[in-house]
Amino acid sequence: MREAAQTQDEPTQPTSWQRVPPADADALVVGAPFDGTSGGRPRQARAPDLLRSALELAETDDGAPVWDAGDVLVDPIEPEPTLARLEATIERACAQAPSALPVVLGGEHTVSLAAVRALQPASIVSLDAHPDLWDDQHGRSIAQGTWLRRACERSDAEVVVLGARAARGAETEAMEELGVRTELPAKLPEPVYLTVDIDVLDPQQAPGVVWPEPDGPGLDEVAELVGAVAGDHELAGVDLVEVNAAGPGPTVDAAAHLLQQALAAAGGDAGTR
Ligand SMILES: [Mn+2]
Repeated sequence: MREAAQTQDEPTQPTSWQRVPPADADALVVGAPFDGTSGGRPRQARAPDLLRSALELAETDDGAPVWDAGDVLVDPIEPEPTLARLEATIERACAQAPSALPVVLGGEHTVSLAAVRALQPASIVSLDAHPDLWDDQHGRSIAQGTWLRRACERSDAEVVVLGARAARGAETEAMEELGVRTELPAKLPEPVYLTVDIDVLDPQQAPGVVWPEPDGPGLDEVAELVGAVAGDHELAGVDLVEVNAAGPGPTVDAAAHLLQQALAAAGGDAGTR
């Protein structure tokens, strides 16, 4: 498994996603095209299909066998009904493909809350420029910037946030209060849920985000982290969120690369149920 995590040192040969029936899948995909709490002019709802296209266009002979369970029906504004449906959809999909690794395609980061509710991991690793530990965001308890705090409140999971460089005020205090770690320990309680907010990357490599933060790590560095988490741990699930792009381009390509990295590192034995 460690070998798979190190393959990004070689020129990347993208692994395409081959659609297969649930019983044959190494991974199951659920799209969550929700951007209702993002404000501004969000476009994260387009991301699941952009990511599917990027992953399926990579033509290789030995693609990862993936069952695509489709997109969950979202409420365009309200997170609660969307999260409830997403949680139920993930549970149903896991029952249909019990040996497949659940992969959620966001959508804004709020969708990760539904995934951790459904999958109940022992650890959560969040790669994100932002800790997302606000108690309240524009009057909302459940939102893009609060989801991890809500997840912490409902679970004893070990939480690690990597790449965060935009913590402010109460968020910094919350990290200490909640015991959130900022470095990856050698071993985490398993299974681990890995969530990748594409804004963890430096904006030069992923410009299509809602809240760009300068001085972020590059794609190789983040791919290495993804490989370490996915290669060294039993995974409960993976998501890729916050791609805010009008169409194909560098941000979508970077996100697809990180998803490929996660699946390659997890290998065929990623499912834990
Ligand atoms: Mn973020």
